Amino acid sequence: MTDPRLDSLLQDCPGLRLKTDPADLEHYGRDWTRRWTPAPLAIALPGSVEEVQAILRWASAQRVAVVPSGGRTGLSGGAVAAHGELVLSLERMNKPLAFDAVDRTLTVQAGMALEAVHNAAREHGLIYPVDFAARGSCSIGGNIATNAGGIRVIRYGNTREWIAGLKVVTASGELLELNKGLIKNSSGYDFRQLLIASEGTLGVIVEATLKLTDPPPASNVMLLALPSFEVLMQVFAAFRERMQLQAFEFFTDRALEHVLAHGAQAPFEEVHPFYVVTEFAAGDEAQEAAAMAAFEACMEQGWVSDGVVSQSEAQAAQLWRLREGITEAVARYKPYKNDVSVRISAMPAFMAQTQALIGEAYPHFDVVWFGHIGDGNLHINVLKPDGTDDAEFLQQCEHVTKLLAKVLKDFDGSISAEHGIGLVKKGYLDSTRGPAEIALMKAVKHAFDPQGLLNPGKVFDL
Ligand code: 2HG
Ligand code: ZN
Repeated sequence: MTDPRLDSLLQDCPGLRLKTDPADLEHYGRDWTRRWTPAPLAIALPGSVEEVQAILRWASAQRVAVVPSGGRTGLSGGAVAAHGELVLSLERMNKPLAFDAVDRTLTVQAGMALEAVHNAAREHGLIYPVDFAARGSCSIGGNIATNAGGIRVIRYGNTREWIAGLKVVTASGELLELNKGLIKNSSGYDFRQLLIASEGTLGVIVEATLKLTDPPPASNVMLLALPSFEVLMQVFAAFRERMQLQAFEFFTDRALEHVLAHGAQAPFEEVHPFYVVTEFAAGDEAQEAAAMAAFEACMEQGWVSDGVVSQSEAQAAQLWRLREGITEAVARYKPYKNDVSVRISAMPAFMAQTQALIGEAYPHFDVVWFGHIGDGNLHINVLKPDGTDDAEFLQQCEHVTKLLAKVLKDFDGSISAEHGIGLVKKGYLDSTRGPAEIALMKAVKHAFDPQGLLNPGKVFDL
């Protein structure tokens, strides 16, 4: 242990597990953005709420910055530690704590992986319905800290809807018990909701009480091929008015090319410009008939050129892989990511405008479009062209984001739909939030963390 501050940390928190190997600093100091060079002071791996409190009391007394850390699958740099911060990893606090059948809640430690939460809920015959591709690696604490969305928001809403209570340790080491699992609680400010999407800047989430619900009947997955993006919203309307959708996702031919190159199986013989994956309840004749009616209506109108419905769970997984595999398939091109949202009704005009804008400014860019179209949420990944240098590419992408931010402002959209602001988008926060709102956000930050030690530099600079 070289840094004397760590000796004092161990004095205040005897038995605390610490990692300081260069490989660990590298591993825990970065997230999936891969843009910043990790340089944390050390990694603290507490095993209890009391240890988290002791760490934060120490950090506050010693004025050491702390980066709360979950699965580090974030795409906005929210978990990056590049300036000598102490990384506070919740990785060892990964257990379910309590299930209540009457309340239909599951209380878990914040370091539990989303997939483990799913499995724990299933053991009780219920589901925790928030879901997305990083389920195996992301942590529930990180999901809450970013108000993660994913593929079933259209049916179940964002993480925010599923949090009945939170335990949070503040910058000074106080333990807050927020909402305590209540359904009705009209007793003033709801700090639970404030902590959700705060990206580790207001407190460290250590435990969460999650709402659970009944599992849906078995699902069918349908993949549709579309001739153009202009018909996307018509197809959406045709399906939504006939049935309850569990997902409605889209991707382009470029996205599919990358996923196929990464080992997935081609769904159709021909190539189509746009694709939709939709999911609905199966085993219910009325739902299946409604899906067929929607499909036929779309074919008749020429809005859909081909389609396939899963006949087994394995085929459903195969179809989902075409959509869920995109992030991994494009990762080797070091994509610059945009995660934006507008109201669903504004989606066609917004997409047309942004496509034209990017195409005009950077016609040589390989842009992969996909996302949760049923939630008005687009993922725009710009892939780094071969031979372009990293700095030049970044500069061009920042320019693209500036153009996007301007359009978003006109459309009253958001620069971050579900990934958070972190480091990547903090320069564009004012495209989504007004000056009075940002001033209040800073005042709230000051009230919770007067020394500015919790995840400094994320979301905004003080
Ligand atoms: C998804 O919807 C994730 O697959 C990742 O939000 C999006 O890689 C991305 O840009
Ligand atoms: Zn997404």
